[in-house]
Amino acid sequence: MTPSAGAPRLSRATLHGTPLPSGVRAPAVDPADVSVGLVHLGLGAFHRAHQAVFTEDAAAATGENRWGILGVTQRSARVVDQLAPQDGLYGVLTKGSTETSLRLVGSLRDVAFPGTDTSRVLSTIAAPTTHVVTLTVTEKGYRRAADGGPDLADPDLAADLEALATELRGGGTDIPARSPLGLLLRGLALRERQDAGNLTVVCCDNLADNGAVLAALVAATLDAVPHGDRLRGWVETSVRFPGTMVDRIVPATTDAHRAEAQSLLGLSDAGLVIGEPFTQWVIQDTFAGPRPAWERVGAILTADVAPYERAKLRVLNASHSTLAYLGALRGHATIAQAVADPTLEATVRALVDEDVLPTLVAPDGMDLEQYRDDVLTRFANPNTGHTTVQVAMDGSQKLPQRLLGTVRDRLAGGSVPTAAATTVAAWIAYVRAASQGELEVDGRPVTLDDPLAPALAAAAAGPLDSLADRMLDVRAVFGDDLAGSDAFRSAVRRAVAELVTIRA
Ligand code: CS2
Repeated sequence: MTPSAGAPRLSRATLHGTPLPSGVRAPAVDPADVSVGLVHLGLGAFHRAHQAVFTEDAAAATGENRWGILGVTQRSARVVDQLAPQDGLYGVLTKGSTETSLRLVGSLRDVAFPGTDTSRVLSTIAAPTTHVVTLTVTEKGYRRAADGGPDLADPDLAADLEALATELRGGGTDIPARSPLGLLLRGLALRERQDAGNLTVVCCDNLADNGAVLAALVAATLDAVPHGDRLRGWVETSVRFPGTMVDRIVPATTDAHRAEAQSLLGLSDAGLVIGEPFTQWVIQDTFAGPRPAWERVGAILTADVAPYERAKLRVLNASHSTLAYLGALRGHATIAQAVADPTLEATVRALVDEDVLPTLVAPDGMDLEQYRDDVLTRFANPNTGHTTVQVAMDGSQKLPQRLLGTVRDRLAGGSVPTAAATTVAAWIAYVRAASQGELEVDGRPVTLDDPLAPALAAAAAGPLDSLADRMLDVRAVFGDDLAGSDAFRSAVRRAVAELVTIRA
């Protein structure tokens, strides 16, 4: 949105010129006082409501001024246009079930768009003062092929690898990067060439085993680059990829949120993000060099992040997707409305209790049944306005990460995951309805928002009695193993048939 004409725009100047209304928390650091030590790829709302807040709090707790962030957008310059005129300042509007609060964040020292600023991003990744690169580029941003390796046929990644090959032959760094992985690899290449020292790359996306997955993806991609072996060797010795579990519900910001924040602050804020009160960050404690003292401000640094990450993906994210698909099919606009529907709440509890919990090992000190209940309470928060359609997007990328691991573990243990099959069926029914123009939520038609939309729509079209089979044959989602499992196929067929009853 364009900031409203009535109120001045948030910036260092307007902020310093006016006393802050009580109840609004001032930035803990002034962006002008910090230098960049961290580059973030994927400057969406989630980063601004999560890692940027932890990083600001850590800087404030330690007094260190070397952890300013260079935030790099992915697909467009829109976020740069929102934040650059505000000197990187923005608000986080926290919406609890009963209270709302606003804080301003000052940890974004600089913002960049690869379309015009690639050289600057690469040289910042390669600067000796930069020690950490974090990423939130969503599941699809990694451009992985069905086998989990790099999708070398992806035109953006292919263009980036050509640019990288040019750079490795001594060419310039000014070709605009088109994919996050390409940007990262080219930044690593420049860092190696400039001998700028070790680096830690922290994947903050909802991928199972995200650190190891990104490390393997980087290595496999370099295998495909002519003369990439030297860089690959350097990455192996000098770069660490800790795994992480990130958690905060951050719905899309609406004009109503901006208006609410403006009435609290008295300034307009085009970079505003909103979030629930809960926030959590668990990080594997393997860094190649210095990092912000995130553990001083609530992050958990641990040797083994996997139990946390698995519990979060399989309990929270899988339940979220279940509520999103079934909720949208039943006409619920928000996750809060969906979880208040007793049929859907029971469906989610069955998923967690019957199929998910038997596959999990509780992280230290965590009671998984309590965790399930806490997650459902968070979903029930009526004030975030998180929509079912937002969570439903990109199902082909999300389900393998948050649900199909559960399915595989249950099958390997000799059980048929019937509850998880219901979630798969819900996705299938959603894909069919959305791709055939048969879905309306809140009076608005819903279309299928997914990078595999054409293939999914083709599989979803056709007779209902073979719908489950056609969808399970989409190997990019289910792999050969699940497509070939008779037990799973029968369970999904049954669940698709039963869904007609759930929808009614
Ligand atoms: C959600 C997540 O949109 C989605 O797929 O399940 O973004 C979820 O809100 C976060 O992972 C919560 O930490």
